[in-house]
Amino acid sequence: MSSLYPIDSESREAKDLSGVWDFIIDPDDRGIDRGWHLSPLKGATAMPVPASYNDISTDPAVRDHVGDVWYQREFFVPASWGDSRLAVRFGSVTHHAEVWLNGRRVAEHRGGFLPFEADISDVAIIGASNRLTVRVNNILDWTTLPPGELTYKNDPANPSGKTRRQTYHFDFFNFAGIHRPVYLTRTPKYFIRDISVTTEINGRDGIVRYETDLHGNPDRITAVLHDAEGQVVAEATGPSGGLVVHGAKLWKPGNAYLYRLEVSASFTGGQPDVYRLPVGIRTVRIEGGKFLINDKPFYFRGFGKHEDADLRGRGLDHATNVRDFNLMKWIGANSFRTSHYPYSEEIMQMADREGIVVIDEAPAVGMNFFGGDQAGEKIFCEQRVNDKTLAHHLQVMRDLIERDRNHPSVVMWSVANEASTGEDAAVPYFTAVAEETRKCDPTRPISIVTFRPARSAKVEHLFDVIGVNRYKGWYENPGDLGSIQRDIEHDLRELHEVFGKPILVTEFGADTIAGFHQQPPAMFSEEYQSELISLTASVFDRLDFLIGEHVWNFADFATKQGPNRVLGNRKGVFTRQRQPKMAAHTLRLRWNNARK
Ligand code: GCB
Repeated sequence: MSSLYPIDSESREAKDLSGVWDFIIDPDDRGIDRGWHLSPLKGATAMPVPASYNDISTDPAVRDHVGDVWYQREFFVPASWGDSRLAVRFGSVTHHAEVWLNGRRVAEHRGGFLPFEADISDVAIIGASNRLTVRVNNILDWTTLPPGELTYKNDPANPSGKTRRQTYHFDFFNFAGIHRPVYLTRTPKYFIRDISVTTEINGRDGIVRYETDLHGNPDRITAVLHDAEGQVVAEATGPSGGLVVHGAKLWKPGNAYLYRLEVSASFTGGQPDVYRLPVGIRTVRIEGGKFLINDKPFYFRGFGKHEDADLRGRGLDHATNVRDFNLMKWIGANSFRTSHYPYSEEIMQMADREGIVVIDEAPAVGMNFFGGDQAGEKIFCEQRVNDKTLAHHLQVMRDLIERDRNHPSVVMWSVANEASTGEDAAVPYFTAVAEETRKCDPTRPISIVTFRPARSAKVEHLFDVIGVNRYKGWYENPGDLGSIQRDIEHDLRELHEVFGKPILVTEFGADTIAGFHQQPPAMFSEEYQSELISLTASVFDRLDFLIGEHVWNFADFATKQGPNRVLGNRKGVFTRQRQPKMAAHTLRLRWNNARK
């Protein structure tokens, strides 16, 4: 697998296979028995790629389907693409995928938020049409991230007498499908498989260290760093090395500067390969209880987000994404968390370019029963989150870091959101996750997002920054704005006393239906959200150990149906259509006059 994003260069081509594909639901997961991977799908309907399939159709059977669906399309491989390495690369398929080309199985992948590729060099027919078939499965169980549970409901209308039901312990809708671009790529036979970059600052100089991973026997490797105007600022040779940039321009929050690293490799018996990669020079560390970017204290202002929009669900949508960055800048936000799963590579590239800081989160959410029917039962045990889950979690951390380590915008890894960290068995689990994360990336701090009170949180001390989700005046003391300041101050001070680590408020907020007004403020009105945010944030200003505030959520988003959700979670400061609620103006005033 190459974690390098597909690009065009003098030696490479990437053909975007986005478009309208053939699609069919597999009601009883028998597509393979029926040979659907071997021939054109019969009775298929149209489905856009990338997009979630759930909200495209008008049929509830598509929206609520549990199990397999199939996608298919034909593509042409140009005759000039012989004697190359060919691959099909998926940005993400949610949650599990199996891929066939011309009836031959070429890839399988578990996990819905990270890329994978199929090497099709030996299977593709050059100069002809090829048929690509993808089986996509959306089932979550205790071995997947996020985890979920499959249950069966008696259903006389179903020939088997039962219907499958997917339950999960998080609120966002379990969107599924081919969510990110699919590229057909051509590289030389021997090629640059991977490049990793770290940066340091030494006085006025920047140091860019690079390491390459090559497929083939290289004759010569060169690394050339260009500034934003295209001028060469440093050069090196060899598979790894350091480039010194005199008088370096740093990548700063709100003021991003990107260099371009050009790596060229020539190979014995093969064509040369060239890859270009944006590079931001910056450092990140924690010292004296502060989060330092380029040795300056950084205070996180921003949001927990979702990849979520009308119709396309979690499918990549450039218009929504660019609008989101514009809104973040307008409101004075400097950062966001990829709650609750890794976001698209295209979003990470935007963050690099726009100077928005990112906390990069693993899809470990819903490892908790909260107060539901199973309250009191253990999550970390043989039948639930077990060794298999852990092995997958470790793999996801490795893959996430491999994908995102070169992004200057990424300053911290978040390993999980609101896990049941009061359980003894959570300790060895998260010890292993923390160790693996540090091993894969010793350059960035790590964090976990907790909802537990300090005294019953058993794993949080393993992390450098503790993210806390607090819903004072909402889930706690609902409707009581008067209790917020006292409650949040007491709670945050206790967390700091117990752990002695920097605290980041990763969630606080209130559901608000845009257009509902009420004075005195009442829950769900715009006044209530605005007041709740102001009151909570007024406390933050007097807490030195607090390194940031992220409001939940940037925008309203789709959830599973339930009595607590009015067509989704309405805690957005913006509507799902990305227009401001009253609280957006409140936050804009606060953040544009920020004291910290
Ligand atoms: C949380 C979760 C988030 C939910 C939010 C809420 O603590 O981390 O995923 O959407 O609460 O609004 O209930």
